[in-house]
Amino acid sequence: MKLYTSHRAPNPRRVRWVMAEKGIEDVDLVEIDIMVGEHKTPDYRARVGVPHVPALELDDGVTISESIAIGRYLESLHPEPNLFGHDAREQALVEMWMRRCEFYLANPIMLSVRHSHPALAALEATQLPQVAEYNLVAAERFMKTLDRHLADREFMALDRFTIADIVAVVGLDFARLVRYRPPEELTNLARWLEACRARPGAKAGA
Ligand SMILES: N[C@@H](CCC(=O)N[C@@H](CS)C(=O)NCC(=O)O)C(=O)O
Repeated sequence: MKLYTSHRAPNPRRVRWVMAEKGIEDVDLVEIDIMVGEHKTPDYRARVGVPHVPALELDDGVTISESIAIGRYLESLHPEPNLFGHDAREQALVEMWMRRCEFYLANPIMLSVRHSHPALAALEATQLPQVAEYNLVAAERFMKTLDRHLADREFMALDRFTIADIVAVVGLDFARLVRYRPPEELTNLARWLEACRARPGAKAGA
């Protein structure tokens, strides 16, 4: 299998982190430079269907994009350590927190960074400062919810590390590109973030 990935881009980092947690090493990494448009070539589009990284090309030529779909596929091949939930109850809780972290934290941060960092202007038709500002406020509102949620919990969804933690940490780390740090008073969020960043897998693709 081949993983089309891009150094420091957040969505490929999710998959790299899943691979690291599971000790998956039998996937070839193909670096795609999105800043020069390597994900927009006719060849890449023909393989993947969309101008996005990450994408996982299987040995039969089928390509899976979407970081979460790739993560689930890898989990089906390498079930342990489990990151998406063992049974229906766990899976529902992981899905709930993963989607919350994606919709209300990672996506707004991504939009905010893409609409404010000068180097990322190449990825947007027009950078709009209002989009950056609005989304950072929205993300920060959800950080406060997460801080309360994490007051008596070690991890986001279950009593162990899951894909929900990966989505949230990778989202927050992307904000470091614009030197953003979560408000200092969110001490539960800070403790959880530090613990997740200390995991060896955090370095993969970062
Ligand atoms: N929902 C997709 C998002 C993929 C995505 O937007 N990837 C970014 C890199 S993090 C990308 O390919 N950007 C290229 C562009 O915007 O032109 C996923 O989870 O994989």
